[in-house]
Amino acid sequence: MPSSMEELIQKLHEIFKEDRVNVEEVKELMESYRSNPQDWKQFAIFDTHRYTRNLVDEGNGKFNLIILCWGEGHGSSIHDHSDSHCFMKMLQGELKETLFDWPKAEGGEMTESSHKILEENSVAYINDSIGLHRVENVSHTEGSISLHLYSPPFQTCQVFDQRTSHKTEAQMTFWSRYGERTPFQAAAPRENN
Ligand code: 2CO
Ligand code: FE2
Repeated sequence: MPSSMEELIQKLHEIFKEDRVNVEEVKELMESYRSNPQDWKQFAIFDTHRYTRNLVDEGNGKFNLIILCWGEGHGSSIHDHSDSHCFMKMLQGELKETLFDWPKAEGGEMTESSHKILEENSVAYINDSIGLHRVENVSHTEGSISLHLYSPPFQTCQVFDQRTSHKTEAQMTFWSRYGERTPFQAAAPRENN
């Protein structure tokens, strides 16, 4: 059982040396780490307007490990995960995850297939064959922090308009990298939130 996030990252590096990803193994490992703010507070940089994506580790090119900070009421668009695995571990607070089916045709409204509340230390998993999701911090009083592992890493995803099912490509950007705020980029393309 990893006793720190650093140890968790080390174990993830070992697991991802293999070419095949064992979803249950990764999920169990991430679940077994008990969130300790001392381990990750340097990466947890919030913005007042939207959720932030903070790069923690590039997993030798095999995965990206990212800390997402969700202010009160912040949420993502409905989106896919570009054919990657997505593991999401709650480090602090709670998030609501709503699942959607892939739209069959453009024009109609997208319907929820299910939703759940992700509690501290739990791990959720999604990929494109499971469906699409929206993630939200529905709390009015507390921020939420989650640790995401994407394998293989990806730079763009598709976002969907719930009313029309219309999809557009979105850039995945980092608010910080290795604890350092990312320099301002002019004319930043559309982001996933
Ligand atoms: N996939 C979204 C992102 O990386 C967060 S929702 O959880 O997967 O911005
Ligand atoms: Fe997601």
